[in-house]
Amino acid sequence: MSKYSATFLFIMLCTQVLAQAPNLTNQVAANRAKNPLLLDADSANEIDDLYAIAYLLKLDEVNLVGITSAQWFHLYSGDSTMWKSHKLNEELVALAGKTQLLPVVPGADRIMGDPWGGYAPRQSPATDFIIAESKKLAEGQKLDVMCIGASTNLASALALDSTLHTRIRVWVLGFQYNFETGVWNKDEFNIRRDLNAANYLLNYEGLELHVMPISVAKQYTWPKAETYAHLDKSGKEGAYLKTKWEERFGDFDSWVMWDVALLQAYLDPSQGTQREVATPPENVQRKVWMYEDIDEAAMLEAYWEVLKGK
Ligand SMILES: [Ca+2]
Repeated sequence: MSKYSATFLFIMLCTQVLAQAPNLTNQVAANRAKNPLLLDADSANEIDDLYAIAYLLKLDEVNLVGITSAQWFHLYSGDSTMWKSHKLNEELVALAGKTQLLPVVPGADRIMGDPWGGYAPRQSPATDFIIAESKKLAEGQKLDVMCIGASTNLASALALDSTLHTRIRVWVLGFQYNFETGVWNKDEFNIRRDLNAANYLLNYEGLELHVMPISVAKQYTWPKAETYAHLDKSGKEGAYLKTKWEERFGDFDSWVMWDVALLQAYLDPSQGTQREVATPPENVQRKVWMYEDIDEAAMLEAYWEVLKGK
């Protein structure tokens, strides 16, 4: 084969891969190919983590390096919240047939620091994994780390390795934010689960931080009847996710898919707009990225196209 026909064949193959990927513009595909992604999830706390992970595991074009499990300890949670999340993360990876391909790594079962503050890292297999993966990058790459629960594992990894922030970009689901007044509100579930970790990220100069506040993510509310109709056509993943909704929130006619909103806004930047904002006055003063809007209709269409697609 000549050099030119080999080049032509390569271009044809690339074109075909892109053509097969649903709702995937060339720019989005390029973004995904550029940086590997690591997801940190508190999956047993709610159902939206499960919907996010099931979606992500369908997207073979995303370079997902692993899933780490997060704690969500509170008054009613019982013990071993991280292990409860870990079990579900393993279930989803097994359901996707990727147990041998994708590491699922346990994190810390308690917050970083002390109950009254402080930033002593909570070392775990997850912190070691985050640091190790960040050292495998190719030239020009960064590891994108997304926390869809408390950010204990990531903040602890940053506290353990003073150079980690130069090799990662961070996305978190948490906080509330008022764009008119510029006022933050830390009275939010994930932030409450580890306020030390949240403050550590806000205070970390030089760390690229993107925040999906729940005040924006709540736009992504799914009606139950329509969701169940789609899940019935979504194979074994659909059956699994429907069971989880029914078990946990069967009495609710709708549910907000907080974590799915962040994941989809990250995967397709055309579905989420961000603005740089100043950190809260009690934190180190610096700029971070805040999502101010999402295209929930486009997200929902993309979600079902992917989940039902294969
Ligand atoms: Ca979550």
